[in-house]
Amino acid sequence: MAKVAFCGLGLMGRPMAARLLEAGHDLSVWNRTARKARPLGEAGARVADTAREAAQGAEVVITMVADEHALEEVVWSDDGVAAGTSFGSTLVEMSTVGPDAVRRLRDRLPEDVELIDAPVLGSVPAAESGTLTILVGGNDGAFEHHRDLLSAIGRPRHVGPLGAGAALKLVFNSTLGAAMAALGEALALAEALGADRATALDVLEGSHLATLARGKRDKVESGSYDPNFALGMAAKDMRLVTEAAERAGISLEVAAVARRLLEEAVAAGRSAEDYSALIAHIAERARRAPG
Ligand code: NA7
Repeated sequence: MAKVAFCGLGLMGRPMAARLLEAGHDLSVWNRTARKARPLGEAGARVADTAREAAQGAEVVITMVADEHALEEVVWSDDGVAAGTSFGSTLVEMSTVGPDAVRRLRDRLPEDVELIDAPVLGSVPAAESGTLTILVGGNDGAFEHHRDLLSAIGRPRHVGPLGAGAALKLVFNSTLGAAMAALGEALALAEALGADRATALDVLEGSHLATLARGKRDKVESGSYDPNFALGMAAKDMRLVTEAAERAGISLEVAAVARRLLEEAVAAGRSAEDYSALIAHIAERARRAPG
């Protein structure tokens, strides 16, 4: 069993770290807001005061934080991960931060620290049940070496060299904002045309958006958007998608609109709600529209 440090115990990080503990790994944990680490401490993990302390002596350090700015802070601050990593250890970056942030990390990390990017597909229920898909970028040897460890968290799939996991995560997430916006517009249209919402949802469950319509139906009908995947994170992802596209020299029109709608919903105070609250935001927007 490996000596592992897990930094970032948010909605996703906490259940992922819990699975490593249950699998028998020797686990140190750290989170900026210390109280979130307590349940893991009670379950047997060592709770560190700083990311540096968590990383000290660990063979593998996992980061699972909000975005590229959080990652920068967690790795490079005086008490950060980089100050604690030792020769031959591996940093496994699992947040959604895009390939550029992974490249910047590689450029600054010492050569004797291995880096793999391993963002995940799936939200809290999949994190709890260990059924996340893990998109791993890195060399063959590093992937094989860490396959068993990652299998405690989900289903690792080697998708290419360093940065390939982060890139494919953006490819995957580019569809989420657009699909949710399309579902929101379909329901806004149903309302505007006087169609019954429950019947509209029944019909949409037979559409190309079936999985989304079915999966988010309870939230839409109850109007209560407890987060499985926070809207603020979806807005951040669509920002990363459009920025990556721009740097690659292409323009993505639908993604740009989805980003704008999500950012509007954040400005309207919906950041901590589930990203399906975009449906409610679009409905409100449609009701306000002239005419
Ligand atoms: P959460 O539940 O919002 O958790 C975010 C985590 O990132 C949480 O541990 C935060 O610590 C941490 N964070 C955020 N900013 C910072 C800074 N500046 N320094 C240190 N730590 C920070 O998100 P999820 O768990 O749903 O998602 C995590 C990633 O997976 C994200 O990239 C998603 O897009 C996919 P806090 O508890 O606020 O102190």
